[in-house]
Amino acid sequence: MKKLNLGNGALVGALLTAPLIGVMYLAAQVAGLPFVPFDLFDWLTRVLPGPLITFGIDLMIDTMLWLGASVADTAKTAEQIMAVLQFFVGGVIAGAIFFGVVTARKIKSDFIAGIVIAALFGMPFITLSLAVGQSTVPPLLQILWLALLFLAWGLALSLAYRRLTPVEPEATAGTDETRSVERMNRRQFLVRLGAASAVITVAGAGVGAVLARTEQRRQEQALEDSAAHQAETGDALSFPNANDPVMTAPGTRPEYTPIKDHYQVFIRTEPTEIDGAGWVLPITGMVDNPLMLTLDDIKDKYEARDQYVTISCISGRVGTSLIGTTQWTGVSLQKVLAEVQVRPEARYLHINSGDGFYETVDLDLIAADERIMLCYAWDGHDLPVGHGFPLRIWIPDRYGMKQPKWITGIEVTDEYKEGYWVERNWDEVAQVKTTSVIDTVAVNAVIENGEQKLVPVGGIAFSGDRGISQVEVRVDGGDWQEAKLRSPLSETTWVIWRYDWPFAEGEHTFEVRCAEGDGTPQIEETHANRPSGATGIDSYEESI
Ligand SMILES: Nc1nc2c(c(=O)[nH]1)N[C@H]1C(S)=C(S)[C@@H](COP(=O)(O)O)O[C@H]1N2
Ligand SMILES: [Mo]
Repeated sequence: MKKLNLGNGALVGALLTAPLIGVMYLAAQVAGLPFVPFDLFDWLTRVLPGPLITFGIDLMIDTMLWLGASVADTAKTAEQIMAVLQFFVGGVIAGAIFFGVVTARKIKSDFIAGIVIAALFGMPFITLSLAVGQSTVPPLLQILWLALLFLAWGLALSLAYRRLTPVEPEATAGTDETRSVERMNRRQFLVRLGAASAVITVAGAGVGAVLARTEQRRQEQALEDSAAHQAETGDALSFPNANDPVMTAPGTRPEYTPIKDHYQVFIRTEPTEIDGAGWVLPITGMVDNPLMLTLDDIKDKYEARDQYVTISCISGRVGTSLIGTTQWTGVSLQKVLAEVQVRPEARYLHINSGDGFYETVDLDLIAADERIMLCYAWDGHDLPVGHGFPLRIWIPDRYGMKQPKWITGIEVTDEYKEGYWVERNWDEVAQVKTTSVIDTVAVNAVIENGEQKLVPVGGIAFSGDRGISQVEVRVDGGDWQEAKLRSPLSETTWVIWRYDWPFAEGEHTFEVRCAEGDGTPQIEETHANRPSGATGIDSYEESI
């Protein structure tokens, strides 16, 4: 069997693709140039069949839960790592194929061969990045930059082939000595290539990571400043339930989520950045008065509404961290639609987003609920980039998947179209499933009540906009005991509950269930998240 050099090809592919990724990453951080691995990953997740994607996401989340990692914190990082690995493997395979084909076909590995492999490997990626990528650098510059990188990669590959493949035996008079010198040279070349590869990769990825971290810090600082602002004005402005005597059990999540801790979910590997100054919202289709609204138009023309809102993700398990509460500010969609004069035959809004996400909203739903709003601020400030700047919709009692962020266009139509996640087999309505969760069994905050010791147990219950009338806790399968409810920030936020449990030493299992405002009990049977949102009793083990 002829030796095809596949191993060498894969090795060189690896040694060249790693620095390629490093340099691309650096340029993405420095100049906003495309980072191809993320674009490839984003594109694949968009075009691959929904069931495969959801299977992949489930697998990833199960792995993270198994590893004990926070889903809200690590999901994106895991995706980004997968994206980089995927591209890296692509480069390794391309290297192996190049070596194999050149060897098998006895092609001369010269300049031309380098250009050809660069084009074959690079062109699809350049096309892809231009088509689906988020870089705001002028396309011509993107093309030039990527072409240059892939060209360097291809030429290095062809050069490496020449250095690593022994010349035809007849050409080297073939003494043992010359052969061993050649082997030495080859080894030396590989060592040098490896060293250069490591230096460039580490420098590129390292400096890139520092820049990315700096930018992240800047954004977090901005959020922290706003959080500080919130805390300062918080007392004066005072939450509507500030005087409620039911205090949160120590260890319960904050009732009002600091924005920097609010979960984020988006379909791409990175949040979508929209330039607010250049942004306009077209509202078109079956209307008599189409509008192009700037952000200032939306803020100035219509009456602002503030609403404390809890939003959660349908893909969370019971007890998920993919849920958060803050104050949303925006304008009633009814008011905006009144101005565009929707024609009577229209039935839906198609909402499109800057990241390629889309959803359909029924006009009857909007007509029935003036709270549905186009929202431009969270916690009194412009929406953070990751949460949909400059505009997102809020629909009470629906999971996040029905509520587009980064809105770029609204079309009024009489045609139904499935939304992004509906197309991928998630529930069409996605009404919030009522659930209750134990956050804490506060063994370090025992209350001494004369002879009796009480352990505060606490958490949240959430029912969309249907209220919570009762929360009950039981320990070790005993009788259900009624917990105290703290009045919520609004009728559309979670409810904080608390139960002071009479202390008993040992290992215990705590369980919680709740009922909606009208007494409807939560679903106690365990159902997985898909397709309609997870249900079941949350339980919590603690030894005391
Ligand atoms: N444009 C856009 N909007 C989107 C999404 C998205 O990927 N793109 N994800 C949705 C999902 S699944 C959820 S749970 C919420 C999350 O909102 P948050 O990131 O502000 O918490 O945004 C929704 N809106
Ligand atoms: Mo979601």
